[in-house]
Amino acid sequence: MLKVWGRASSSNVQKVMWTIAELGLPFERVDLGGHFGGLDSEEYGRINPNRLVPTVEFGDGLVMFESNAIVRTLARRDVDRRLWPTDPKAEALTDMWAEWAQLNVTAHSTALFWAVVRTAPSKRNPELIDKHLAMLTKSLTIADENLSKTRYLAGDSLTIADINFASTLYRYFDMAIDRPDLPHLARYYKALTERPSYAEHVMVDFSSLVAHD
Ligand SMILES: N[C@@H](CCC(=O)N[C@@H](CS)C(=O)NCC(=O)O)C(=O)O
Repeated sequence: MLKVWGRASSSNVQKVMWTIAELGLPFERVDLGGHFGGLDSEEYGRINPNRLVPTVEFGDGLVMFESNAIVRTLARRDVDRRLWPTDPKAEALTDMWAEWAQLNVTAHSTALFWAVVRTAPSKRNPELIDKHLAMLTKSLTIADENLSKTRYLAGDSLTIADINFASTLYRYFDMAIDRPDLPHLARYYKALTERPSYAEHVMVDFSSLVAHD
């Protein structure tokens, strides 16, 4: 049984939980971080010296922090490699899109989320918002073009590339921002929202994170 430490409203926890749910693995999740606190305890510092979430205990002595490494480990340990195909070309392309998504999409969507949602209206910096939005739009346009050819980001089945890419898309589509018309991305996102694992673990209400004046 996996033990996941971290609040459900954390995008990094969501990435891990979505993976666990796709693989149908048994888990226990403990709320930690944000308004739940608990990151400063001596006990938690021993398993995650960064004092961030998530941390995962695998039940066989392996304990990990860093959500992307956790996602890759879960995908590799799956004997059927459902989220990371073993065909050498598909494996490499999945890895490529997963890395691309993390660096070009998640980084900017997270920065945008902080600039828009986690900053009180009177303190928001329109130039910063525009900067992240422009960079995010550039990457989402690349994804849209790719999604015109394949059902998912790295091919026709869901992989860890989608986990990295779409774990912040719910926030992107729910934030009060201008969004370009990207039809293939819209089709892809709609399909994800119909997946029970995505609806349960990624489409998590973030009202507790909204900053007010
Ligand atoms: N690189 C780390 C980043 C972890 C991280 O920044 N976690 C945030 C939540 S998304 C956190 O723990 N924030 C403090 C808190 O929740 O109190 C990972 O991917 O796991």
